Amino acid sequence: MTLSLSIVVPAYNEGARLGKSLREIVNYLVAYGADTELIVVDDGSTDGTAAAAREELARTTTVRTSVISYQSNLGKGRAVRLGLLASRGEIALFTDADLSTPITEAPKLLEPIERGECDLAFGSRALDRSLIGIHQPWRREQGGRVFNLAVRLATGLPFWDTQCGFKAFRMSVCRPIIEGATIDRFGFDVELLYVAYRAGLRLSEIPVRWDHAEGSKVNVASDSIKMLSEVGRIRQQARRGVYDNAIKAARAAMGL
Ligand SMILES: Nc1nc2c(ncn2[C@@H]2O[C@H](COP(=O)(O)OP(=O)(O)O)[C@@H](O)[C@H]2O)c(=O)[nH]1
Ligand SMILES: [Mg+2]
Repeated sequence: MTLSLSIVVPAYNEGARLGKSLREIVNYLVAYGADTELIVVDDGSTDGTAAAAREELARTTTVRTSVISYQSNLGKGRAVRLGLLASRGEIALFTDADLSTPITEAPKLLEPIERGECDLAFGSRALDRSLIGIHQPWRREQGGRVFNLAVRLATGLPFWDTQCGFKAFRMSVCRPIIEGATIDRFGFDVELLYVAYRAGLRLSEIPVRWDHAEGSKVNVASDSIKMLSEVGRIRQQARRGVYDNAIKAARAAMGL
């Protein structure tokens, strides 16, 4: 069965802040109207995240919901991909569990896809910085700028913020790319955008609101180094042809 929209929430030790976010997303989906689903992916949490999600989601009968949960922490990239691949929506959107980009921003990504103007629409904090209410800590924000510059230089992608946890996919053409992706930690966004771009999908970077939420689990020093090495791996894998089948399948799905 195909639905119109799936929302995926990756969650790692989010027990404390997840309930409120899920309520907001359910409210959004109820108002959205058409057939929708909400999928939470508990990425090996040790704080009862899955139980908190199930308890909150049991309150709704109008929206289809599911919780994917496993024992070990596989990384945000893996968690997001598992959720997206389980999605039945024609469009699937993933959002960070803290809703730093409010879910009410979703139409900015969904409408261009629904209108048939693009295949992958992703939120950006770099295009209109006046939309940022609460900034990330200074070191993190500057680190983000440096990382995005490195991504542009290393991959040639013409984007300014690849890392915002708010992205939407036209699944008919994006599914092969998600299936062919390999990066499990925070470099996964770059890989998805890179392979989609190489396949000739229509990508759109869209300014969205963002309020940094306390309780980030990203470590500026160690995670930045891992992310840069992941970007290096994307380049190597592209050269070795690792993405060729995914690109071919996505082009076939586009009718090219
Ligand atoms: N840090 C971290 N986040 C994960 C992981 N797996 C899934 N996530 C989710 O990824 C999202 C981003 O996390 P967050 O710490 O808020 O990142 P930040 O806002 O960019 O500092 C949240 O929804 C997390 O629950 C993981 O292994 N590590
Ligand atoms: Mg956050």
